[in-house]
Amino acid sequence: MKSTIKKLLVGPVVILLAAATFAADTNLPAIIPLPQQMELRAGVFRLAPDTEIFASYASRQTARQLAARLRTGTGYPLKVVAKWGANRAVTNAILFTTRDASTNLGAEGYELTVADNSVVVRAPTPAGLFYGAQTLLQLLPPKIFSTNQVANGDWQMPCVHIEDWPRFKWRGLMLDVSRHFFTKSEVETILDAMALHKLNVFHWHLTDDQGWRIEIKKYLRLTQISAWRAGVGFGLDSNSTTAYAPDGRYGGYYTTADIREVVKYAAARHITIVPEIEMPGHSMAALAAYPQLSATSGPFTVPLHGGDYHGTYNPANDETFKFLNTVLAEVFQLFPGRYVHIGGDEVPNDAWKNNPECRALMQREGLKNKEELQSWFTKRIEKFVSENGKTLIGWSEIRQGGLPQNAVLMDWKGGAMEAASAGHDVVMSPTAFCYLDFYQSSNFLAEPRAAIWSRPLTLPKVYSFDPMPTNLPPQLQSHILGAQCNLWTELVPNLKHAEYMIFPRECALAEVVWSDQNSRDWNDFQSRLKVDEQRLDELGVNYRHDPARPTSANSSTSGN
Ligand code: TNX
Repeated sequence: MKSTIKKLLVGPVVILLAAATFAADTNLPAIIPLPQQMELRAGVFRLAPDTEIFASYASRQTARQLAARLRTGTGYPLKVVAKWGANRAVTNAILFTTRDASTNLGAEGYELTVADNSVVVRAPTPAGLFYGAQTLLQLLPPKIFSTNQVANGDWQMPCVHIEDWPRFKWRGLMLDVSRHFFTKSEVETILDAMALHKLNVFHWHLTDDQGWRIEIKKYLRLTQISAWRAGVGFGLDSNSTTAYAPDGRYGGYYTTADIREVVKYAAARHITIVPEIEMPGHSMAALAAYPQLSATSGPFTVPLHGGDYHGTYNPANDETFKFLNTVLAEVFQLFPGRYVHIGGDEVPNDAWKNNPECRALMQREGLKNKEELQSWFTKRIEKFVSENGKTLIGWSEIRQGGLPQNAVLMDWKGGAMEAASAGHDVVMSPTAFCYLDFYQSSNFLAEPRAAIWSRPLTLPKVYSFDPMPTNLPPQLQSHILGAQCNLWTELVPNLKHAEYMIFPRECALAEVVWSDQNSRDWNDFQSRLKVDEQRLDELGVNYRHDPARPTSANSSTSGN
């Protein structure tokens, strides 16, 4: 932050240093993720009841969203105006425009100028305008995020000039809705918080051993049977969750109408949804409904726990491909984004080895081991995905035995270097920096029960992450699309608990994927986070507050 700012600043040096030091003062910008370039200027812009918001065609949606948000907290009527007279001066107004926007800002960049009588957001694309609006909101006092009208608010923002764009184009968060089912509106709450920090990919882990969560019209047993299990399981208190059917079964699913609504909700926030349909492993829920597709023989119930229950499809059965292609075809219809995640992780060792049909297939195709058989399977699925104009993405394991030509790798346990070197795109999500199901501190007793198969993932650890693998030659670096954090929910039975695990680590990840690597400054981030916690308070989002970190905000631990 400091280096960029010093370069830009000629005049008000004193104010600038104050900004760097006292970012926690709500009158000074405490923006997360930190913008690429920010110059603080003298003076403030004050919102008034008659402030107008002008939007050209491309910016209408963003302007309306901003107006709605501003009206809630301020109670001001704030008109959105579609035409601005050619000779009319821009005063007491917020202007959104694509006109004269520098294309150097890229597909998601923006320029934001706050003067004492006007605010101008300029960007070449609607996404850029949207991100400009997010920064604008963060220039205002955190109370602007209040869900009620605030009495006697003083809605001023400091005069600034910001030019900003993301470092990476994939800035993601994964939510596992299989181990715990989150309702449509709970998912939308998460999407709102992602938008606040300019994240743009929501990876929706829709199927796993413990539950299938997406309605497929051609296979209704997936929602009649696979969406439900006998209880919450995982040793959790059955009172800690609300996801029960009237008959006492645990689970739930999204109808196709629900999915369409969430996709639209995300798109309005410039978030693309990447659906994940797990195959060939982690598929016990589906196999509970369609056991004829399994490589192993039972038991065929939706399991209450993890461990040895990984259901695995039989790649030697043509019905498997008929089923999966039909499911995927419906998924393609529901999700307009380019990427479709097919899982591919943790295929159990003996599922295929002990199956005579699989052994015969391996012999026929000259496949030496389980990895090559999985690669054969993934390639067949990838062909179908490509033919439908989509791009397949899968976890680290899809690389073993050979990555299909057009596939993208999601690195959770290695493979990024090799995949990028072979010309594949890669999304970074290594456990050491990105696993939100891990403890947030080594004081396990003070924390809700969390995954224990790795070291804790502390906030400074997330903040220290550089998604670009060291030693990746410069000419291959564009293959690293970005990074994401993942919340697996075996031990997360409700939304408040999920929020506690996600925030504030998501804030650190947002800065990792958006801001310049050289701008990383832990102390400065902490002081901005203090303000950001107040925003989360206003939005009603739960988060973990580190007792060692000073704050003025309240935070609670999970209700678990
Ligand atoms: C591994 S990460 C898994 C998940 C579990 C997680 C628990 C990955 C691709 N697979 O199925 O939920 O560990 O930490």
